[in-house]
Amino acid sequence: MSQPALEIILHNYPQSPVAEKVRIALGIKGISWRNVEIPRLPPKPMLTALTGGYRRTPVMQIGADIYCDSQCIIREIERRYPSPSFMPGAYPGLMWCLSRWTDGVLFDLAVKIVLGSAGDGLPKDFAEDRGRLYLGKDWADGLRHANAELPHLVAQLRAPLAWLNRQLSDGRTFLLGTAPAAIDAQIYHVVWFVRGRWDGGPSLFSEFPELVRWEDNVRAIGHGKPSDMSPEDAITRAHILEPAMETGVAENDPQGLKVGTSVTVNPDVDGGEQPVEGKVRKADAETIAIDRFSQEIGTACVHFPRAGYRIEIRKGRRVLGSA
Ligand SMILES: N[C@@H](CCC(=O)N[C@@H](CS)C(=O)NCC(=O)O)C(=O)O
Repeated sequence: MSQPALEIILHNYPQSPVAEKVRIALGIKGISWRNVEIPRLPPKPMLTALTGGYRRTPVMQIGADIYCDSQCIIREIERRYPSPSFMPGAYPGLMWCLSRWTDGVLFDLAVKIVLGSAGDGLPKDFAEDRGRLYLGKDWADGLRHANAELPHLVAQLRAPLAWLNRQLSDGRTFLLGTAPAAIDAQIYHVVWFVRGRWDGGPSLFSEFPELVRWEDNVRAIGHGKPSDMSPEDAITRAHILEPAMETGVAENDPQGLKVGTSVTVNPDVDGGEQPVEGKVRKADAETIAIDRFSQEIGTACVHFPRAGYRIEIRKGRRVLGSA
């Protein structure tokens, strides 16, 4: 049995599709984890105390190591629990490349369909927050535009649904065969989101019976073994433990990062988010981990993916632009 202190703690809320991706991933591993429910809308002071400002969902905590973004979370779960593998096929590198599309273009499309179809029906505070996060400064125009071009957006989603339906038409249980893979969770979360949050979703998916059969198979994987934890307990856990991540920067870092370099890290999109400040503890091609100190937590190591995130180097109070 793992030490309780090193349990996986997932900060998330039930309606979050990206959290659903990770919950299914935890189901594939069949492991126990602790569930901390966070607010759907900022402020999220108990979460940002751990992350240093990152406010998206989900965030995984293991002791004083904090993992931001499902890409980073899935990689770390695979490292700690290699069996059964998230990459049962012969193409793990290609699967990661494909996940950049599921998490980027495909997820953005789903967001536009869900938010755009709601028109004026979204609660004002939710529309303002998610509009700014996903559609940029001119989000109100973006929402109107998404509403007006809904048929076009649905056509963009329908094409990959047809491809997936064809992939599954030989009766296979999961996308790569008999064993579930990370890519099942990475595609399923988008389908789950559109089905549950757009009233045209069920009718769109009914056109694709193999896909519906696959959805049932992925849903049946479940979420592993969650048990609730309070945010206060999660903070205490981070406070009493030191980060476990090793120290070091891989050679040939394109931005010249070194252990101890002061940086800010932020998603590489215009979402109006607060950059997270810290000092580099570990960096390689795929991840960056930075150390942060606060009275409340002590030292926490906050991990981000390298792909999709912008790192800027700070000199004194000045932030130097990265290339
Ligand atoms: N690239 C991130 C995206 C995370 C994301 O955008 N999550 C949504 C929820 S599904 C979110 O943060 N929404 C705003 C919020 O929860 O405050 C990841 O893969 O984890």
